[in-house]
Amino acid sequence: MASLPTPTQASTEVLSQATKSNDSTFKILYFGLHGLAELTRTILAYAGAKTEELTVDWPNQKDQTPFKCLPVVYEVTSDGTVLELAESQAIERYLATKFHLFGKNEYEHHKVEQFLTSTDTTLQAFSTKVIRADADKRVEEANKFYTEVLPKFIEVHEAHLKKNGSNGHYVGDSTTLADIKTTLLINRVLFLRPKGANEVPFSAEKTPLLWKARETVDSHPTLAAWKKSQRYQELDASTKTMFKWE
Ligand SMILES: N[C@@H](CCC(=O)N[C@@H](CS)C(=O)NCC(=O)O)C(=O)O
Repeated sequence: MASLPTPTQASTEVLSQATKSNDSTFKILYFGLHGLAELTRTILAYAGAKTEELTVDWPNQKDQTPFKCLPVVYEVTSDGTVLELAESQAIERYLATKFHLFGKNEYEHHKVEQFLTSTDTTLQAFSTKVIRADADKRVEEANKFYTEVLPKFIEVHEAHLKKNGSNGHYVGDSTTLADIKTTLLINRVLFLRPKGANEVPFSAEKTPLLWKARETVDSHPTLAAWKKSQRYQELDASTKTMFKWE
């Protein structure tokens, strides 16, 4: 059985101190697809953090994970302390805090949360209605999503990006988790467009500010390198296979 790192047992004060480590390795336990680990992997790539993929041996590991599901991430600090992180959105928020992707103050943090939650609602709709649709309903569901769900998202989000100065960011003048999550949404919708479906309504012409935010995130050097990697291509392929997409 592939063994998992043993989380360090210590007081919250000691563990809290360990979260300040800036030379950690992040060991990711997740299945071989993008799924619920995509944003976590993206944040780690963006931050240029040291990462490792742990071997999944699911039935034998399930009982060792905090919620009996994946992803789980183990942060191993330079002094060997192991912090166990579970639940995808909690992991993403922990990493965003650690890598300064939550704005510059409490109010900006709240603004980032607003955009994250809004984008998540749209992402969930895409996942339940399109990705998980029966194969013979997929084109119809995708077209409905493009005309009934995305226009509202686009209108509201373009307006917020404009209000922030059309600088490619939702909040302030630097990248936050909100920019990264929206980039993930746009890329996922473009990537998982069923054959025969209408054109996806995201483009440089139709959604210039969302497109600018996406380009700003995707052109970040360490993230761009991750997206070109062989592992990333494998995750693309297995994501499509998993949902019998092609
Ligand atoms: N709320 C959890 C849901 C995690 C979840 O459903 N994980 C699935 C994979 S995407 C899983 O572990 N499935 C295997 C199982 O339940 O045995 C999260 O966001 O992390």
